[in-house]
Amino acid sequence: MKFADLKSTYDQPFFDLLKQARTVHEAHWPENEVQLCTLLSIKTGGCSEDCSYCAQSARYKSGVEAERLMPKCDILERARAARENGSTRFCMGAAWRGVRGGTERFNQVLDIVREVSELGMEVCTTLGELGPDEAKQLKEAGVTAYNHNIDTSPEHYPNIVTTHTFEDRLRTIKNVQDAGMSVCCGGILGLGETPDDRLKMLEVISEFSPQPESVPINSLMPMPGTPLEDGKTPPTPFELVRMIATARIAVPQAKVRLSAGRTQMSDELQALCFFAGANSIFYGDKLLTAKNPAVEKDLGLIKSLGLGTQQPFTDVPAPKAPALV
Ligand code: SAM
Ligand code: DTB
Ligand code: SF4
Repeated sequence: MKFADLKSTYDQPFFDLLKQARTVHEAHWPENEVQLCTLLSIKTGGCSEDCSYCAQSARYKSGVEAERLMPKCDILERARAARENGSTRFCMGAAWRGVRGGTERFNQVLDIVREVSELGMEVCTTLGELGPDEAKQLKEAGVTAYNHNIDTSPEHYPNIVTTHTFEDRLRTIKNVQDAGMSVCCGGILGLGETPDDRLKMLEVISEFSPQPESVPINSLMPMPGTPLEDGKTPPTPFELVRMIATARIAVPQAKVRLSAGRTQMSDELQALCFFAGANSIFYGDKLLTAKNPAVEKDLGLIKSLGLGTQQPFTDVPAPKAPALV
């Protein structure tokens, strides 16, 4: 969808926007269903990049220490627990600029993916930049979706990151598409962008061909020690709902994921976001390094709204029986 159409959609009276988004939502999605996704940081901190929102950049004194890649057995334990808790997607994140084929760490990741993919959940990874070969190998190992956010508009991106470019991000997304993985691509509200920057970001995302399979909408979690620690342009509740609704209209077939920042949102605001078209959340007490609402709190919210959670997939190989103890 082009910027001008996004703008007129976004700017219409609030209830008209909600009505339009709800109609699109009902045409494409089960009405009362939320997908639970579990996020795990498999390699935390020490990143070479300078993304000014990120606590995992080695350049900032955020208090997040650089760690090694988590052992496979620990990751598998977390993945099984995620499935037990009702997650249908398991997303593994690494604080890397990117990965290169043939390296020990990439081979380790492929090995991890092969085993996680036997558990019957969607397998998402977010490892930074990928070339065509790396993308193919991840796909073959069992990755179903790759998360690579463009984060903000092309114009604002250089104010936020200088160690890689917006075009670098687009190139990786193309490689992911060519390898046959689904693309998960969204951004962050609150990086000092203008309202137009937010819609320019959505223009790029909705003009991908094919459109992304999921669109995470994050609200900046200001991380101490980062250049954006004070937060710059936090979205107002209505701006957030308008953005979710506009994303729902612009990318009708995508899961719209209400992502980082939910700890600061009221139940009422989250309910409005679900009404406006959000149909997925990150579930579990922690995101990558930052807090997320407690599991019990989220289950309570979902129940009180009469929503249900996406049920486990039946068209994927049955998971291996757990070892008897
Ligand atoms: N290194 C990989 C990359 O940059 O693609 C993967 C991990 S990176 C932490 C994944 C995404 O998390 C970022 O693109 C950004 O959208 C989101 N993110 C990171 N820090 C955040 C923060 N403080 N608040 C909100 N979202 C954040
Ligand atoms: C996405 O869009 N948000 C998630 C996931 N994709 C990788 C990450 C949010 C990170 C929030 C900050 C932190 O935990 O450090
Ligand atoms: Fe590194 Fe990703 Fe954080 Fe940027 S967002 S500093 S690439 S972990």
